[in-house]
Amino acid sequence: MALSAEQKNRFFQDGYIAVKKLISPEELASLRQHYEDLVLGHVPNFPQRHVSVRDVQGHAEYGMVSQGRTLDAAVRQGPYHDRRGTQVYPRGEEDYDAQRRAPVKDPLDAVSKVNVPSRYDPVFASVMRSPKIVDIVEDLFGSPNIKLYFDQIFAKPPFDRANRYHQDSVFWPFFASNFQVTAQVLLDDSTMENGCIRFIPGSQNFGLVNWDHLPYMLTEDVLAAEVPVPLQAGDVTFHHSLSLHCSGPNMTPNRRRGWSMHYVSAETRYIGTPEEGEHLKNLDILEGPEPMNGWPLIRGHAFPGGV
Ligand SMILES: O=C(O)CCC(=O)C(=O)O
Repeated sequence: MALSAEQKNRFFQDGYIAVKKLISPEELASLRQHYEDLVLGHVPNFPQRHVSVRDVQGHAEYGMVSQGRTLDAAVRQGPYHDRRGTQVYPRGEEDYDAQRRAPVKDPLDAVSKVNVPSRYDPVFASVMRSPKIVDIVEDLFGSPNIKLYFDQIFAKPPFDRANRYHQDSVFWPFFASNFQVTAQVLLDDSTMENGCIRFIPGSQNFGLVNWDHLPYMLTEDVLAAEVPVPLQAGDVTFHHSLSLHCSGPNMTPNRRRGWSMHYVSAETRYIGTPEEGEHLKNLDILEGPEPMNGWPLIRGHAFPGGV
């Protein structure tokens, strides 16, 4: 067991745990160097379409199924959150509109997200496959058969906007199971000021909540239970794919990079529609030709009809 019984209980009680100093200073330095290489185009064959940059309005694209940002006026949802349409955001980004729109001096500060680094870079691949992370994922799944759905770096550039409340599973309707595990490695210290991740403890037990119902789930009482999780570079959070989480705006002139790896149990049935299948084939996350039995195996073995 990589986790103590207490850590495992806490994950299933709260929907997340933080494991401190899991990544060594040497690995961290190497990941940061390789991040720059990927983003600055120094890694052969890494398609630059996997690097999202902010546009001049400071809008960032989040997630492979980006919902964009609506133009709806913000409505207060409790003292610390705003609702736009049916999306709920931590408050505060509007105070930094001017800084966000200012031209960036360092091109790295324009980067909002980097997709699939572990597919193209050996250092990211080796950490993604390292026993220190995968053993914990195995403990949480209770199964040694593990695949990677995909990985992405939330770069949170200076004065970046907040990341809305969501459950990872909402983006993944083509998996029959709603239990996947995201491990997020902090490449920088994360604080309240630069937009650390925030969770609603126990929300993995609320069930799957689609976007239209989200503001009715995230009532003021529920939002009052929000727990911000500030961490240091090299710490890693593990969260349940039904856990409701968000991250605040970056109110500082520095980046806050978090590398999220989304692991899925190989036993998970793949149930995508033909349209979803076509979409997934274009994302550069499959190893095989089809999504069914198409994701890279990290440990153990695959199953017929599985992911
Ligand atoms: O780092 C962030 O801003 C959000 C991370 C996230 O939503 C995730 O890893 O699922």
